[in-house]
Amino acid sequence: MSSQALENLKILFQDCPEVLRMLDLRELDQSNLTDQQLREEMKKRKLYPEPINFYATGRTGAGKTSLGNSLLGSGIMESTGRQDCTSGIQYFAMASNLRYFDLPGGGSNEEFENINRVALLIPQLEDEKEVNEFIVFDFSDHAATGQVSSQKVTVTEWQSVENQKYVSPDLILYVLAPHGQFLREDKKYLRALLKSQKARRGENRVIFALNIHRNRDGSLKPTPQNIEDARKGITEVYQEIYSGTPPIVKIDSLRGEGINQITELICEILPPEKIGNMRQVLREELKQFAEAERSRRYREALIYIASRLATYTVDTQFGNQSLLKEAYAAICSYGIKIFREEDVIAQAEKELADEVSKVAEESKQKRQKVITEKENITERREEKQTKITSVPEYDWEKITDTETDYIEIEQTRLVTDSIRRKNPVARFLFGEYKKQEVLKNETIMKPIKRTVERLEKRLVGMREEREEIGTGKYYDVVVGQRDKEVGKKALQGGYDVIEDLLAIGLGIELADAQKDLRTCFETIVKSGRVQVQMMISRYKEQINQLVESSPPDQAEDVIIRILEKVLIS
Ligand SMILES: Nc1nc2c(ncn2[C@@H]2O[C@H](COP(=O)(O)OP(=O)(O)OP(=O)(O)O)[C@@H](O)[C@H]2O)c(=O)[nH]1
Ligand SMILES: [Mg+2]
Repeated sequence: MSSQALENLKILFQDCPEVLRMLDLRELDQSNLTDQQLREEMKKRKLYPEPINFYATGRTGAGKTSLGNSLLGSGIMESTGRQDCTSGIQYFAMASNLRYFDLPGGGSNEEFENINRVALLIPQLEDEKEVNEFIVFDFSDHAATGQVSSQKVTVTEWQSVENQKYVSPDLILYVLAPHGQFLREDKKYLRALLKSQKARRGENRVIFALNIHRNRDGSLKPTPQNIEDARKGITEVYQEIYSGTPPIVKIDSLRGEGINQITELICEILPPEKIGNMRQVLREELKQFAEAERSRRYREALIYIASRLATYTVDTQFGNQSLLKEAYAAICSYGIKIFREEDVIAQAEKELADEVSKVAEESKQKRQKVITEKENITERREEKQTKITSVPEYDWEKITDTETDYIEIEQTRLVTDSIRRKNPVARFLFGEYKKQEVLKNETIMKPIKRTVERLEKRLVGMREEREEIGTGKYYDVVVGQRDKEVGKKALQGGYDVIEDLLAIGLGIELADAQKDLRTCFETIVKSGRVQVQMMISRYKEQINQLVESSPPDQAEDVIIRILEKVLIS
């Protein structure tokens, strides 16, 4: 793994100059820049839409130049404490695209007040020496070059339509130090200012700053009454020209206090397209802002890369490399370069190649779809023959029959018996036996008829009985179907690739910079993953659905929006 991976990844985003810009490390590597360099960087990058011309006006000594120095973060603009200190227009452009115009004050030196009036297109003081030209000092490049450029400008030039396009005030800050009271001269000047502004544009564009000076011991210079009087005086004049209450804030221009409230008012008064990020820039310390901005841009780049990879199948090749491996390596390299010290970078990148490949391999496995085919389930069976046998079929029939029973009966009857004659003569004459009737008792069997029922088995027909007999021959028969895995198909990266890629990216961003990347990489990715899951796991279904059923560029756009919503607050 090397920075090459990051360069390679850019090829994937040739169609997105915005992403290429994000991947340009110079855009993000601001860690070693000084505040001034940061300002310069921001100016170059035009983070903020339109320049805002912000004029400071008010009585001499009120604190206009001091406020400008506070904003600049230096004491470069002269503020001596002498009355009528500022004699020309002092100008500088801030990182936020706010251009500060510090004017000479009013209420003392008439010539200076006239310069002030000329700058704001207020009629000059009558009966005083008319101003025809003045000097504009530009402090914008002072911090970087030590140079202050100056230019003599005539009133005609300054007030020309062409020049006014660039310098006409978007907002005017009327600074008043209440301890010096709101005097008649101040009223006169303020009235003239508001009138000329009202004539130029209907709505009010003047903000009032009560600059509360402090004594050396820290106590406040103005009394509460002074402050109250100043508010009252300003409000009276304001209401002669506008309705409603004037926007008044309390500031301490030396300490830079109250700048936030001024910012708030600027943001309320100006149209949003003029303001851009100014609210944020002015509110935060520039360094802090730069860091937040760095994280935002880093995440934005991760989001773009993750959203695009989600729509590519996980087996996509990039040259002869796996796209996933290459992209994960690029993210790793990107994160290290942004969040790690110079000396760790090269070593870590080399040694992390395997770890990163492992994560890419895991992503790949997660997004494989098993391809199946229907397969027959067969059974081996023996061929059978049918043997048919005829089998008699019987039924039981009820039969009624008569049966003869015999009973014994005793009876007496006359029977002729042959009796042997006892007398031999008789025997001779009449035969040996003589017939003689005798009564004889005898037992006879008398038949009696009775009806009986019985079941008789009768043949009712013939039935065919079949019997399967094995033939010894076998054949295969299909008895069902089952799914058989025939291969795997790589799916689009979807949610899993997003999660893995962001786990690496956020892991590196959020890890303690002291933690050794090489030994803790797994843990770092793991805790990155926990963070990522908390933020995006609820979109898993939606993301997978998108990559599977929408055209890639549409899916990518929607995913970008989803991720931006949760990752960049
Ligand atoms: N204690 C304190 N002193 C301040 C404050 N603002 C300005 N001063 C002092 O007041 C004096 C005049 O301040 P400047 O910022 O130069 O005033 P200015 O409005 O630019 O005055 P001109 O350029 O003459 O119109 C300086 O000595 C400052 O140090 C403040 O908020 N607190
Ligand atoms: Mg000044």
